Amino acid sequence: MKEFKHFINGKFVGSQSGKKFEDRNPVDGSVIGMVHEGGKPEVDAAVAAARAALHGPWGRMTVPQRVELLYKVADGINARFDEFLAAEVADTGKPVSLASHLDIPRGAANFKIFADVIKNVPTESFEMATPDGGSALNYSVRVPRGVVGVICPWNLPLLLMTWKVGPALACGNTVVVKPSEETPATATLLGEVMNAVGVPPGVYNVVHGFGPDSAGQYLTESPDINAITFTGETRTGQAIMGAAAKGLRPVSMELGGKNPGIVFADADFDAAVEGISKAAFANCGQVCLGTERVYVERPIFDKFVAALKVKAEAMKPGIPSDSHTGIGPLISHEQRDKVLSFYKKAKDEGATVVTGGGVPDMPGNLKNGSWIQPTIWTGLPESSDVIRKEIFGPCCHVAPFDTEDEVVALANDTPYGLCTTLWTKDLGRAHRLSPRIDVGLTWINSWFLRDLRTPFGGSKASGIGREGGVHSLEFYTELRNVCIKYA
Ligand code: NAD
Ligand code: 6OD
Repeated sequence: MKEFKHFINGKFVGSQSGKKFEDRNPVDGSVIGMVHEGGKPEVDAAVAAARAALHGPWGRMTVPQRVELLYKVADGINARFDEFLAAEVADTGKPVSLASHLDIPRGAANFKIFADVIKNVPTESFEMATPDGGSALNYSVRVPRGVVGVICPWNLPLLLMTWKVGPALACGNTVVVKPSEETPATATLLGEVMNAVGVPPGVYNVVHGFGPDSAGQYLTESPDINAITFTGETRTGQAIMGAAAKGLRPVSMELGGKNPGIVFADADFDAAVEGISKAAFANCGQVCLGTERVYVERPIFDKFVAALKVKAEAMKPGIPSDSHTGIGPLISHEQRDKVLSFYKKAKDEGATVVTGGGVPDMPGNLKNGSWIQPTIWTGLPESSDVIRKEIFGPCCHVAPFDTEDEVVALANDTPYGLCTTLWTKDLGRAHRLSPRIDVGLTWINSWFLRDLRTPFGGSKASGIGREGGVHSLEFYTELRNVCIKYA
């Protein structure tokens, strides 16, 4: 049985309260570890360590030295690739084929990409005439914000955490991370890598625990945190913004979505079916960028639904290490109860259940896991909660549309605005429609293709700010002006 301790000032420490909670494997519900629950003392200690590190060797490092160290962190993750993979898979139940291609490689890449960004960051300068006939030079410098609070979800634990820690450290900040209570493992393992490659103590800290009245809330309320970056539910983001407002701290918010998938009759049919099936079912539907509402142009509607049904039914649930496993379980029984409540609601409201709608019959111990069937509905009114609320499960509702204007209106009829995936061979139409759909990310004939240098973030209730490439610098640094009168 594993024990997940906090990582504070370069050391693994337990909680003063002695409180621990269980870490369960969603594949079979077994307890795989005990996690120390952090409270105010642990948050205060981690924040103090992070503050002190800003004034220690870390704060005195040059950019090239930091860059070198971040490269070593990436190499350190890759050197222990199999351990990170096993830890992520045990916490999430996701197929090894997915985590080995996405979660772990990108977790490492996030350190290299932001090291490269900081190495090449341009600054501006302005020469000015002074009132006394002399001259002055203005130039801007980027300084770290200070101690950054990083609060993470469970769906892509290492990937989404390093997506924030990478740029934060590249910019010279120190961090206190609060991983999701569901997925403590890879954030803890990263502490070992930080020590091994020589990242000074206090630069990277981890405090485990829950949100309200626990480590998450205490971290956001800590007066010594300079900025808060959060990925998770919109409602949680609102609570965190409230806490951040008290100290006038900047926030970066990557929040929920109810993303429309749009398929025109002229699309490459097979590619569109494949793309939408990934967007709806990958990672058991637990991807903020996934689509739970699909709009298909009427002439191909029936054919599309039939083809998507074939894809959904081909996704076999199974253990993560089996290369034939198409879909893992949901993260927890609690999440499954939530998703099943939408499955029930859809049925009660008269949806046609094209496929799925329940829990698959699993053998042996797997019966105790949080498995769920990929599900497709048609026939619900747009006013249904199933179409309006984020479910975060492997499911989608498919509806027909007739015109561009109609589908744009449907796509935008949501409080969210994270992304869309649009399928058409008519690039004129793609250009015409992209700016009309109120989202931060638009994919044409693709989904989840991401160059890490590009801006990432949502519109409307899906987020505030952009992270990625140089855009992360806006959040993780403060721009200051220096004016030198030299003549
Ligand atoms: P969540 O909001 O429940 O929890 C996220 C984190 O916040 C956890 O670490 C949790 O302990 C912490 N937390 C909860 N309440 C808190 C509080 N009051 N103060 C401080 N911390 C608190 O989200 P989740 O269920 O872990 O993840 C799923 C959600 O995340 C979905 O809504 C999904 O769309 C969203 N998400 C968004 C993105 C994006 O980039 N936009 C990416 C991934 C996931
Ligand atoms: O691609 C990424 O780096 C990224 N931030 C993905 C987010 C996925 C949300 O679940």
